[in-house]
Amino acid sequence: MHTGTTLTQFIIEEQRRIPGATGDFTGLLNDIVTACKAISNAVNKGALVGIMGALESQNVQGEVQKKLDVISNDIMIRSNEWAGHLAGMASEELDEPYAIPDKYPLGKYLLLFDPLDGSSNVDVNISVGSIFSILRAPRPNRPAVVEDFLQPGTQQVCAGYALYGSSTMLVLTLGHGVNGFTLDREVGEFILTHPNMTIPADTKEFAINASNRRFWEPPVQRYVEECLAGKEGPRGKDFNMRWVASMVAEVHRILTRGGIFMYPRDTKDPSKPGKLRLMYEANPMAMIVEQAGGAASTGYERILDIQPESLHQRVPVILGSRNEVEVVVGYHQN
Ligand code: AHM
Ligand code: MG
Repeated sequence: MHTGTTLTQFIIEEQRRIPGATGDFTGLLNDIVTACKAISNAVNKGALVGIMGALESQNVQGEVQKKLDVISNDIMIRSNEWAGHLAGMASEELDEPYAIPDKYPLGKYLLLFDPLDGSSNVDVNISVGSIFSILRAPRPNRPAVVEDFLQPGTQQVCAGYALYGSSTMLVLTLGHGVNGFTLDREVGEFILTHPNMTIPADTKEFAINASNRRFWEPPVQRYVEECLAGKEGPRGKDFNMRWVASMVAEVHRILTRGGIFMYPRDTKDPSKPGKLRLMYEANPMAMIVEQAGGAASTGYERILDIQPESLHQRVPVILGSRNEVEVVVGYHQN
């Protein structure tokens, strides 16, 4: 039996610290958490309930949608549309923002999410996750339009992810530190297991999809070459390498033992200045990483300072242990 702090208790205690809080935000977070529990169940059942494999449809970015992508997107929307906390939602899986149906009240927050990140890993039973970001609606209680969502990451009031791995975890920041909770399936609650997560400033572990090497820009080429050169190279130490191809798992590893993660700008497809999406991948992860003492940059600028231009905008991402990110950023400045 658990004896620790539940996520519900944690959120309510956080709310008590904010004078004049209405409970709106607490309600919203609770609905997101419920959605993550439901997605965790769906991911966990896997092939038993016939939800593996690809659907016929493609999403707005031309990628084949997995059945679980669609199911997870649906779960997020159904859990969050009814309660009156939101003016609108935006999802990786939807071209346009999701309009809250007329039958429900509108609220003062905006929710952005990637319902199932790393979903190419689902069929091979490797960790996937959900990522979310909460912004204040510039026009509360009015149906949100695209422009309402285009706020820099510094404006996020909360960011988090759920990791569906060997255990299901929820990691959250409300702008003062990062806390991690583990799902106790028997109790049905997330329990605070990783209070005040911090990223060590130094690391000897890097993560990058090296099959893209020939498309990288010189600063990233140089950084990775120097890591590979190990003790005998200019860095004077041996590095280890990991690549899960699941950003949530990657960021979680970095929050646990440090490291640097890179999906840098490359020349593979000139129309895409990176693979990851700013609004519901890079921004929430950058907020979490910074709140844990790490750094997050495109190589050229701090991710959280980017003024978004479109909902599905892609950006280069370099994040993790502060000193290591600074090395890569320094190479970009040269
Ligand atoms: P997705 O949102 O379509 O799942 O793509 C994002 C994922 C990240 O989780 C991961 O870091 C990256 O794509 C892996 O890309 P690649 O397959 O090029 O290694
Ligand atoms: Mg994604």
